[in-house]
Amino acid sequence: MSKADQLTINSIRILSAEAIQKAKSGHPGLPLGAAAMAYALWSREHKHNPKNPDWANRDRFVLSAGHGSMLMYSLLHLFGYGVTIEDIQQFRQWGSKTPGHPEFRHTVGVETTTGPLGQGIAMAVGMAMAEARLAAIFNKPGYEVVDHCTYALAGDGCMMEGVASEACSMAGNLKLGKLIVLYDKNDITIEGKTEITFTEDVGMRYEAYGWQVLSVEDGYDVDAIAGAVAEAKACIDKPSLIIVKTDIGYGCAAKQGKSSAHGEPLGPENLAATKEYFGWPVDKEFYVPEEVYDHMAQMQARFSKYEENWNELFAAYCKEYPEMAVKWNAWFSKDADAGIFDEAYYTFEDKKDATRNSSGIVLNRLAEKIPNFFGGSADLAPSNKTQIKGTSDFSADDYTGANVHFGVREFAMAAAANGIVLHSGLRPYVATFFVFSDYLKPAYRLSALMGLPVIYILTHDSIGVGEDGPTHQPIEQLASMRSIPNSVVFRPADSKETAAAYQYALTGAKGPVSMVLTRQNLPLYDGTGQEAMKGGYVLADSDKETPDAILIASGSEVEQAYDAKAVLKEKGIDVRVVSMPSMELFDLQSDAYKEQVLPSVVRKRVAVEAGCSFGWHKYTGLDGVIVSIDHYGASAPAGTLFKEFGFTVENIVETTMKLF
Ligand SMILES: Cc1ncc(C[n+]2csc(CCOP(=O)(O)OP(=O)(O)O)c2C)c(N)n1
Repeated sequence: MSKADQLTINSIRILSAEAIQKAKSGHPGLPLGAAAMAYALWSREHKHNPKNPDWANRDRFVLSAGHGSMLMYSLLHLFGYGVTIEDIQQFRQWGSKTPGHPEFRHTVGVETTTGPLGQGIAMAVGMAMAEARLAAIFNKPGYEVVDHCTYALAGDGCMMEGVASEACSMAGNLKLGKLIVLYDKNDITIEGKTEITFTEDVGMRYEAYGWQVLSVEDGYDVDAIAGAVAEAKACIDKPSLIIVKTDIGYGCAAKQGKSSAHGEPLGPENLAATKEYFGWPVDKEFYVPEEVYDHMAQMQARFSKYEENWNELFAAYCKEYPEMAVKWNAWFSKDADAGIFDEAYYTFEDKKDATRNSSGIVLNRLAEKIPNFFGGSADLAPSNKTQIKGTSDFSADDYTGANVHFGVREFAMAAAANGIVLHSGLRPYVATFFVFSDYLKPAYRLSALMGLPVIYILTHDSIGVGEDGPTHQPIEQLASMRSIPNSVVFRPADSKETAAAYQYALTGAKGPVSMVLTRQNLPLYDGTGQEAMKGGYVLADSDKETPDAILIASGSEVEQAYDAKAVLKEKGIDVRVVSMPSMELFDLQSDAYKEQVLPSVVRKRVAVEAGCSFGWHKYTGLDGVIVSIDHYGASAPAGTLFKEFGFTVENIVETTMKLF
């Protein structure tokens, strides 16, 4: 390690501690302890080009221990990503480029949003899966155009989180050799020493997952860390965990090795003492020696060269394989070609069918034209209907396949899907029973927060599940998913509405889309189709200019509402039926459209949905009523449950009549 290396590492430490002190908030312990390992990786082994953070074949880096954000910002500053000293001085302030935890799309060079511990590793697994598949699809002899590593830096907290275990078990099974996790083992978390709660041998656990496990005893030995990373890279058929022993708050005598170093500023005196310890001028603030900037500037040529070499290789590849160049552009383009969604796409056999089946049909129709679908289910593919025909299973023996077996790991599945979108080049979809969306919710939240258009296929959407009983029957899940900002929930009433949900997901989505689908068969209606992309629309109108009442329903309950209309008509009440597959999309329509569908003069409104009532009041108003289920279900045949819980034509008719 050179003197310049040491000075740079100390710059990372001091900049981080100073920014946290200035903000009076943040986590100095990790940057102080992990600066050397991050620097060793970024300066020696990490193939990136700070001048082009979007370079397709860059190595990916995920700071899974997102609370160590100042480490990231110091790196981004010194490596020339455009984060300035002024940005660092604005750490955690309104409108700054340096928020509390790293945020994707907010700070150039941040590959993903992290902070919820464990998810960073799981997203890194997804990135490595994406790399493996794209390499298998695109590389040709002599042209390794997809060939990069995915690194994650994780702490004890990440190692404790279940999602990391799920994801790393999956990564071991998939033999993702280009995935390398650096574990900042300082044996301290917020409440004290890890031994109070975490005593297993993490290395042995990872070995059991099928990983290569390496150790670096001295976490400040840059050569040893870089050597371990090089060794990890050389192991191509196993992911690698590098356990690096460090001290939290390294260099701050009063706090080193203590949990008090974790999540609060060092304090002015301790900061001064830490500066002194590292031979830093105590009276200078946010000081980085010129020597460090010179040293970092010298590295840029090497970073640029990584990309230049790849650009040359890629140009030769495109020349040699022009058809692959066309394919590359298709796979890496974001929106699907609108021409795909033609009449044939919206044509279905005229029979009753479950929307989960329609989804399977649509997915396969699309897969013929959109080759970069990549996804699967958490061990429920036969029930979720997610298998894509004509392609193999993605496995350690065959990375070309589109069908992923995620195993019974809902959370890791969704987090990996986020990683797959973040990598770019593939379109992920994931699936499970709707009730188990609760297991993946924290990753869904990150899909939404980052604006990642992951498709969530969530079948068995209500008490319609039947015999499996209340553990498997979603009640509060619709309201819960709908409450998540920046996501769209679609509960289609028939095959054509299901097709519309996919069209929306592939053309307009700016965040995750949930397809909430039935197990039971539903009719195919006239008048459904692309219209469903408006979120709510008139499916069957009254003969009167102003309807006597409006029935609003989603998914399977559109059927009862539709049939209730005919009965009500006989009784002299002429209602309009509105299909409302997506509240979020309906809310986005113009006021004029919304008024057209739900005229404010019509106060007699009945909403019908086999889920809890939460959220429907905004459409039914003070005078309306909701036919819903605000308690858990029961184990019995679906037909019995619908009857017992009031989702019948008779009950809807009666409920509507009570409004008159
Ligand atoms: C899912 C989740 N749970 C809890 C937290 C709050 N939290 C932030 S850091 C931390 C302790 C992490 O310890 P470690 O990974 O060892 O970091 P270090 O103490 O080394 O900085 C906790 C519990 C979080 N960010 N994410």
